[in-house]
Amino acid sequence: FRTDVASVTPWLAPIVWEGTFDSTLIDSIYKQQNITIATTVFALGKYTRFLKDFLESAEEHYFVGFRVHYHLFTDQAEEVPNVKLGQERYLTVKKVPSMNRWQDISMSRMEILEKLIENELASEADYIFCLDVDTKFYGRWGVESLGRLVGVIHPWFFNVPRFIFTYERRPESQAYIPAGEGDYYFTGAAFGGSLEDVHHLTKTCREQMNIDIANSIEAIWHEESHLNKYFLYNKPSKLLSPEYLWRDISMSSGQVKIIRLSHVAKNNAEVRPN
Ligand code: 2GW
Ligand code: MN
Repeated sequence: FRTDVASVTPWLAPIVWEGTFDSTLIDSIYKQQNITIATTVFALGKYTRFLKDFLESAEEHYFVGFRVHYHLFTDQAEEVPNVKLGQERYLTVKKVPSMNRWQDISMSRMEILEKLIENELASEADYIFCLDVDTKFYGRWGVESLGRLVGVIHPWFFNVPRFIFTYERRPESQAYIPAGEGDYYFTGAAFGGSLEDVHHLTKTCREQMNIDIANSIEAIWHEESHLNKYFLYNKPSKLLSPEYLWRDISMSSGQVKIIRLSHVAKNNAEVRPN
């Protein structure tokens, strides 16, 4: 029970913080269901260097004791490290073409996820999470995170007024959110939910980005802007606190008692092609 943070949204979706759930109890509830969590991650170009820490730390902290199927998309399958996976943990590597613009890598994830859910996941997974690869787990990320449609509050924007949110502000973009609207600012680095809901999310974002391309406009934060627009009109059924995607392990905040997943500090000049 927490009094220092909000643990419910104005539309009555829970916001998951440490201290708001009983991990032993919630594990035992979900253990009775035979669930599989599909997890997608993209590692193109130099971003394959993040895979080892990402996968090894996920094996230690992410849905431990549950069936997880990683779907890893890369343009360099030979760079995928050999990480020892636990029981009922699976990894499928899928080749994708290299891309020149990083914005295209980031945005193309929506269409690839849409097709993955359509073509492959229906018979093999119950839930899906889509995660940035330049991250590492430090604490439990478990079944408390499951829901129909799940967004993660961006670690830079969890205790700031909404006029600070970096939504797309140009009406010409499909990601446009007018001043005074919007409840939270969500990260593009982690989202998930049921296959059906995440399929609808990825399909909608892909369609909206295609309209933007046709109109020669690119949203300020790419697919993250479209994700925020989507969540404004399709409210997430559960929100995860910034514990579920922190900005940097060396930074602290009174409200974040445990860092579960964090962006790793990266040298942009070194890993970004252009
Ligand atoms: C290359 C140059 C510049 C930026 C990204 C990349 C790049 C990204 C790459 O060479 N290879 C690659 O696999 N990626 C994938 O895209 C990888 O999975 C990575 O985690 C993801 C997003 O890029 P990233 O992590 O560099 O961007 P962030 O952490 O600054 O991202 C936020 O904003 C993005 C949109 O601008 C996305 O919404 C992202 O989800 C957000 O966290
Ligand atoms: Mn990232």
